[in-house]
Amino acid sequence: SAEQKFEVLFILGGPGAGKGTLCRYITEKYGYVHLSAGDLLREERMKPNSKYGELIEKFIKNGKIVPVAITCSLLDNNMQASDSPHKRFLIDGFPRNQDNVDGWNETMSEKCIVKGVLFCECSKEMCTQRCLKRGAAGSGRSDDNEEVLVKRHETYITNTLPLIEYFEKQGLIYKVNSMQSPEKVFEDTKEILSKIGW
Ligand code: UP5
Ligand code: MG
Repeated sequence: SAEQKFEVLFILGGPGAGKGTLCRYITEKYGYVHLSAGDLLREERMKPNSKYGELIEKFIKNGKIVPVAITCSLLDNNMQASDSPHKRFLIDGFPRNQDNVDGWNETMSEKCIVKGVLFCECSKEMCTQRCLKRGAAGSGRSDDNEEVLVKRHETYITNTLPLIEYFEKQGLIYKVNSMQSPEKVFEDTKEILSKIGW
C-alpha cells in the first residue's frame, strides 16, 4: 500500500502571538505532534557538539531567520522519529520567509501534505507585552528583550507576513483571533480543525 503522507498544519503569527500555547492545547486534546521550529533550533544550539550552535544563536539574537536547510532537517528528523499513530503535525513558527517555503517544497513536499495554515492574529503591542512579561518572569530566552523584539517584529513584517498572502491564494489560510484568553483561542481553533477534517 502507498505510504501514508504526513499531514501538516503550519501555525504562524507574530513573536509572542501565542502559537506555542495554542499548540499545547491542541496536543493535549487531540494528541497531534507539536514541533516548534524555534524550540528545535534552541535545543540544537544547546547540544555540545552541534555544528550549528553558534550560527543559530547569532540568528536568534538578531531576530533573523536561520537558513532553511538547518530548520528543515530538524523538522524532518523529528517527524521521522515520531511514533505518532496520527501522522499529524503542528509545525509552529515555520515557514517564516520565502526561502523557508522553497526549502520546504524541495525537501518535504513529497512526504507531507499541508492541510492548512493557522494564522494567529495579534497586535504588535500585545505580542511585545507578552514576550516582555515572559522575559521578566525568567524565560531565559535571549530574544525576550526590547532590543531583540524590535528586530523580531521587523523580520516578521518584512518576511513572514507576505507568506500569509501566498498561502491565502492557495486557500490554506485560517485566521484565529489570538488576542483572547487561551481557552477562547482554542475554542475558535477547534472549529477550524473540524473544517480541515482533523
Ligand atoms: N500567552 C500566550 N497566549 C496567550 C493568551 N491567549 N493570552 C495571554 N497570554 C498569552 O506565548 C508568548 C507568551 O504569551 C507566553 O508567556 C504565554 O504564556 C503568553 P507563546 O505561546 O510562547 O507565543 P509564541 O507565538 O509561540 O511566541 P514565540 O516567542 O515562541 O514566537 P516567535 O515566533 O518569536 O519565536 P520562535 O521560537 O518561533 O522563534 C524564535 C527565533 O528562532 C526567531 O526569531 C528566529 O530567529 C528563529 N527561527 C528561525 O530562524 N526559523 C524558524 O523556522 C523558527 C525560528
Ligand atoms: Mg513559540
